[in-house]
Amino acid sequence: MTSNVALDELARFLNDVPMNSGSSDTPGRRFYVTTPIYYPNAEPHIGHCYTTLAADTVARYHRLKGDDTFFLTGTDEHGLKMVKTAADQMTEPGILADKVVAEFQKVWAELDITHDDFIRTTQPRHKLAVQEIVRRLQANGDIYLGAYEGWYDEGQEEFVTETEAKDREFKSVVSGRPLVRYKEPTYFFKLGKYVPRIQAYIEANPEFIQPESRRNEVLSKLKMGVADLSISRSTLRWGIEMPGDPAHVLYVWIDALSNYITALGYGTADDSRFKKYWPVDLHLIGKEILWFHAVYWPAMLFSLDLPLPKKLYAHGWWTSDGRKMSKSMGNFVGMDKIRALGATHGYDAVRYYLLRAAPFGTDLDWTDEGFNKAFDELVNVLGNLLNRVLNMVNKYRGGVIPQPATTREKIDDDLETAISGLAAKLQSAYDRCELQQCAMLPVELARQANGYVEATRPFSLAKDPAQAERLDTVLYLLARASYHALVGLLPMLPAKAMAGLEQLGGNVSGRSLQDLFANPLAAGAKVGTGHPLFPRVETK
Ligand code: ME8
Repeated sequence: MTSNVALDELARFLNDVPMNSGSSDTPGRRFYVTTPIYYPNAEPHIGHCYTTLAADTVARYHRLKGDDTFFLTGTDEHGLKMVKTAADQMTEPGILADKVVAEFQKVWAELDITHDDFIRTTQPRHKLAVQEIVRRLQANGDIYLGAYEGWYDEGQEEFVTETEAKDREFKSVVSGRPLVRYKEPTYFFKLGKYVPRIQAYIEANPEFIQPESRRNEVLSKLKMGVADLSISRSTLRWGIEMPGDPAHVLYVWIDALSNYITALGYGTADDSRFKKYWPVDLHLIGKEILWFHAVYWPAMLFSLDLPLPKKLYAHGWWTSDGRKMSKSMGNFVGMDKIRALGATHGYDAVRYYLLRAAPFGTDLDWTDEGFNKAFDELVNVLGNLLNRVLNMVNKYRGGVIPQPATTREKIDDDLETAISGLAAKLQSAYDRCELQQCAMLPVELARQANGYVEATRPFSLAKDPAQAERLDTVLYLLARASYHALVGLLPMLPAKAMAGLEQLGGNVSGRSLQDLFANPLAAGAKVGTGHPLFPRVETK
């Protein structure tokens, strides 16, 4: 029986792993996921939406599994980039930040992002904790005063070595703008001291940096040698004051990386959230900021004697003509477009396209054709299956899911195997951050179920009273397949999957993913009436 297969699956997966072992397939564990904190120097765009929707999907998946989940996002408000943009707009960096932060928060509300906290680096809770962090680095003897002379990429807020500067023809790899020469007194952090330990850690923990190709890039760069890091600026005022030397403010990346622990109360009287959630399970970032997260951040954590993040995932870029779409390049898909598509197709369709368009680690280009194709897939595969199931169960069985017959055909077993295998496949895809797979796996199940409709021809079976039992089995399995596909899509398409499950008559609210998969719609359950889950949109 189908339910036995699903229950066996569940029992196996619960028995294999002792409770609270911390393994990712144990329900009830803790899970902490972050996005980068974004610069509020210009409005959010597709790139920010991409990372944040990805983190939201992962967070929803873990919450649904019953994990005690904490999802952090926020804004990185100090540094030169903010000062320069504010000056261009004849305003102050703090005023600019307030305005743009409000826009980020509005967008996250529109996209129904379920973050648990939004940290701003200008908040006192952050500033005080960062100063405490730097005091601890100082106390460990890891900070000394010196002078920096070298190149700086102002758009990326990044120091660039002489060799890199030459290789990059003295231009930013991201914006193409000229690098700037800096010469000033600065405090250094003894990064070099930690490099062998970081290298050994990355080598010993293949899961730490994903995808694999990015991990190899970091390792090769580490092997070329790494100098100590300049962590203060005496020519800038907009930042967190260096403890013990008010003439300096902290380098923006030291300030920014700390957000992942200051938001949890690290270094303050109430660090209970820190104790509960650190080390973080997943830092989701774009590939251009991997070095900071893979090298500077671990070095700081080693110095603070704290455990390292469990995983850094550096995803690809949305590009345009091969270049990163960015606010400063003005080549991005902005919120106007995303909002327009949200209004016509629903934000779940945008979410689906973004995460389904390419494997998570690779670069990708926005195309309207690609968006329409992804939407058509939702209409023709998922929406169509649900509609067919509801129509047929209503028409042929008075809206009640029939009891399947005891005799089975091979095609039934194949569909059954796909249904009962979905939970484990999804779990593995979520654990490996293969978000494209997380979008596609449930839809592939729906595709297989549509093929099953074509092969079993329930509309013909309905005409022959001798086939009544066969029709029962077919309708039962189809209801189960559409239910499982929709449950599997709850983290990815939260609104549409829920609406579909409501049409199917499933009681979903408050139930964990394990429970939903293990105790699906049963024979005898009453389905609702169908109306298109993804109404077709007239395109000009
Ligand atoms: O780097 N494609 O902030 P930021 C994909 N404040 N993702 C993109 C993207 C694109 N074209 N453009 C932006 C910073 N992103 C620092 C981070 S963290 C401690 C400090 C996403 O506003 C992606 O996640 O420039 C990228 O890493 C991030 O936005 C950069 O945002």
